[in-house]
Amino acid sequence: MIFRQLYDPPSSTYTYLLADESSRQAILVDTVFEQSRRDGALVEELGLKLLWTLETHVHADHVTGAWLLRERLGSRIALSAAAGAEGADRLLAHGDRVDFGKRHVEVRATPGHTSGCVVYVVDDHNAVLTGDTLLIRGCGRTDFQQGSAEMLYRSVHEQIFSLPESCLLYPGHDYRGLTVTSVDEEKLFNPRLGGQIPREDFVGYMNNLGLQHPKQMDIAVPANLRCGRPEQAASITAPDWAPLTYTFAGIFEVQPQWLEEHLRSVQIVDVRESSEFNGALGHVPGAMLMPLGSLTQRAGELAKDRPIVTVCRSGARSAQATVLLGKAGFTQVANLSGGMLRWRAQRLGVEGGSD
Ligand SMILES: N[C@@H](CCC(=O)N[C@@H](CS)C(=O)NCC(=O)O)C(=O)O
Ligand SMILES: [Fe+2]
Repeated sequence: MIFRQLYDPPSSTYTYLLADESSRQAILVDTVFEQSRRDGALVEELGLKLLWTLETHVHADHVTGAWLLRERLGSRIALSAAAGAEGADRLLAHGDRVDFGKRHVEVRATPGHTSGCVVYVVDDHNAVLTGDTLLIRGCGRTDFQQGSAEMLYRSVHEQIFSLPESCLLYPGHDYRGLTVTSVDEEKLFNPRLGGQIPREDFVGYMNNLGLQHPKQMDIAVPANLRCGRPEQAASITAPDWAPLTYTFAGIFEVQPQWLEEHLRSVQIVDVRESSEFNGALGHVPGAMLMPLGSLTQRAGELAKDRPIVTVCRSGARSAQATVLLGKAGFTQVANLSGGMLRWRAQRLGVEGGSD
């Protein structure tokens, strides 16, 4: 099984990628709208086919990336029927299975944090994605979205604490940066639900949390009830000045062939040293030399309204150059994938250099 835990810092949300190694079929659980590009890049770089995005519940603190990933990657959307959302491709019920290749997750209804919460148990019962039903040494609040402390107590004891003690629990959030726990650990040490804590004490605890509502709640809940479809879909278009690819490392790239066909419509910035620029590999016709060390100082020489492609020997220094130019306020910047080495390997035209 391929398993990745991904993090969204602003909302402290964990997104999980699970995939079957042989068929490469994958699912993503609890995506975040703003991280869709990152998640899509990882799916592509690992050579996976994203079948489903799943939700553990209708989130109150961030907007799901489900709709956007369906638009971009053709994945389908599944969540609990009890969540009450519109626009899903499949509505899940307790006991359902979601298959990806030879693997699957099992759906368990765990109302409490919200009335539509579910957890996803991995087929071998070695791990469960608990959403906000159980957090590390905590649990989801129960004061909105038809939450109920009584129901949450029952859900945790019946659906999660009944799993093998060694079963790993992966939460939907952690506000301290902790990543994983286990059934055993939470039974012993969860201060709200562990040990012999009776239901009445838990309910008293939950009714006195005194938390402020999540900052994004008024935006997130209505958007998540549409599976993350924006009201104005046009506002989320990707940069369209070139067929850009976005890497998991967070860099936009263009392919050499595209650059050769568009030499005149972009500013080409070569960030190598001048000895390299004038050396054996040569340089892309029309490229300007701005070594990486002086790029920030000299960025004012570049036009803001024309796209920039950065170039170096292998594509590494020029990737960093895109970051520096982004910080300097340039919005249309991409790295030449593979640098001069790939450019030469594809026998594209150069200025200077030797054969
Ligand atoms: N400060 C956060 C609060 C997030 C929040 O309330 N999270 C919910 C999950 S959606 C929760 O149950 N938190 C439990 C806790 O903070 O103990 C925000 O504004 O987003
Ligand atoms: Fe939540």
